[in-house]
Amino acid sequence: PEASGPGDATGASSDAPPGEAPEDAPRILVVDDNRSNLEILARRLEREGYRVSAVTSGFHALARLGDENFDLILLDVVMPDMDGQEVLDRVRRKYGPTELPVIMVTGLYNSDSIVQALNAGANDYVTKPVDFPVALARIRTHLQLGELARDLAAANERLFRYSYMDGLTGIPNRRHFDEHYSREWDRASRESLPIAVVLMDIDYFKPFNDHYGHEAGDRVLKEVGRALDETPRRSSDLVARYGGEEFVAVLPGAEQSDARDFAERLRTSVEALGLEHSQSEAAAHVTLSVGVAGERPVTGGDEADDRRRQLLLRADEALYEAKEGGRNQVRC
Ligand code: GH3
Ligand code: MG
Ligand code: MG
Ligand code: MG
Repeated sequence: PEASGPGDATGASSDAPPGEAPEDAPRILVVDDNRSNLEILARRLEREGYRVSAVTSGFHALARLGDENFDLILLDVVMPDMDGQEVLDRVRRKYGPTELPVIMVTGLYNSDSIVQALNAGANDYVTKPVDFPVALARIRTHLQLGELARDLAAANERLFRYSYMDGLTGIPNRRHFDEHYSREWDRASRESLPIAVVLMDIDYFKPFNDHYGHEAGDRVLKEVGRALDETPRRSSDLVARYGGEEFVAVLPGAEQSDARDFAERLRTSVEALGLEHSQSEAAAHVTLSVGVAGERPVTGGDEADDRRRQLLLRADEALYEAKEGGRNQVRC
């Protein structure tokens, strides 16, 4: 008999205890109706450092999958009651092939069941009697692929987040605004709700850059962006950098008067930063001019594109009036 190790603790139980593998070791679910096959395989895998759960039926396998997370399944094809093929079908309804790889354990000469399993979403197969080094090599390959897929998904998610974020200020960018505005416009027209937009532009920013330097200008943009972003608003409202020293907000469901109040709070937030600006003719510190426009959309689809743009143009006209009127103010 072999020296006792963590794997020897499986005994006659159909569920092998987790053994001594570290918390972060890959978790493998082994399914085989033949108890001695199962235990030999489970024990050897545990010795390789995996966290192994061993079950003797498809039903137990599905129950385990409902309770715990696994990184890979080693699945016997021929089992009474529920065969490996059916377990595989059910697994694939819930998990993609890189999310949870499945290696089928098939009869050596049963090419039909191999083809069927691979077509049904098995990642790979090993034949009985199991050649352990081969099984191990395949397990490692699929665990690595799974890890790669997870890394890719995480990187993808990060890139996706960045693609909607302004690189300088960290607040939503123009793309984020465009998509949000378009979506909220359509919703407002479906639900007969008003919508408003707010355009903001930093006053005398060119003279600021000329006097204090471009880097100081960048710091101002960051602080202004943060002040605007931190101004309390409803969750459906979005504040974004529109480009250059211009910012924009969209307020779904807001009447023009609500939007005006919000715009006034945005203007005040920036004024309250008290960022020195000796070159401004409007104040001794950095200020914003703000234009507001609102309407009740009645169009979706193609026509909506035009109407959406027109609302922004109206906000831009109001912004122009705020500039003409002496800056550091809100106009509707
Ligand atoms: P007004 O009060 O009429 O808005 O005057 P203004 O000087 O702010 O207007 P103008 O459009 O002439 O100037 C905008 C300036 O914003 C010019 C440009 O150098 C500066 N700017 C745009 N984007 C950035 C940026 O990312 N960083 C810095 N530092 N400056 C920027
Ligand atoms: Mg079997
Ligand atoms: Mg400008
Ligand atoms: Mg400006």
